[in-house]
Amino acid sequence: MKKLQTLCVIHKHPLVLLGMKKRGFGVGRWNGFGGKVQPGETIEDATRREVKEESGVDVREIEKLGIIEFEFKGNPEILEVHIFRALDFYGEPVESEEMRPCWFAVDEIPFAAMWPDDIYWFPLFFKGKKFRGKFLFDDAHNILEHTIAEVKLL
Ligand code: 6U4
Repeated sequence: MKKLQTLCVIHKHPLVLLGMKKRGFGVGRWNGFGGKVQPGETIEDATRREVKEESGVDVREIEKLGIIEFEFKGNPEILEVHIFRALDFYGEPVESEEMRPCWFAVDEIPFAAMWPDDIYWFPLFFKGKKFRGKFLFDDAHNILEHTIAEVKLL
C-alpha cells in the first residue's frame, strides 16, 4: 500500500527554511514542510496547504524536484514523498503547533538532526536537479538499503 505525502523546502539562496518537527512522524528533526495528501486534493494543493499550516507562509510557484519512496522493514506501507522547491514565499514564518521554522545557510544544513536520507538528496536539490530514490529503514530509522539517481523527468 502506498501513502502519498508532500515535502516542501523553501530555498531563498543562500538560505533554506526548515522546521523543527514538534510532534508526530519525524518529531525532533529539522525538515521541510509537508504531510499527507487529502482525498480530492492535488499533490500541489496539498503542498501549499501544508506549508501554510506548518510555517505560516504562502508559496505559489512550486517545482517538483524529487520523488522518494520510504519503506520500513516489516511494514507493508510505502511512503511516496513528493519533494518540492519554492524559490519565493509571501508572509512571515511563524511557529505552529507542529513546526518551529528557522533559516539555515545552504552550507550549514543540520544533517545530524534530520532524516538520515536527507544528506543523500539535498545536494541534488540545491543544484535544482530532479531525482528519484528509494530508502529502506530499520525500526531505529537506520538506512538498510538505498538508491538515489538524477532523472530527466519525474
Ligand atoms: P499528521 O497528519 O499531522 O498526524 P504527522 O505524523 O505529523 O501527520 P505527516 O504524515 O503529516 O506527519 O508528514 C510527515 C512529513 O515528513 C512529510 O512532509 C514527509 C516527511 N517525511 C517522511 N519521511 C521522510 C524522510 N525519510 N525524509 C524526509 N522527510 C520525510 O526528509
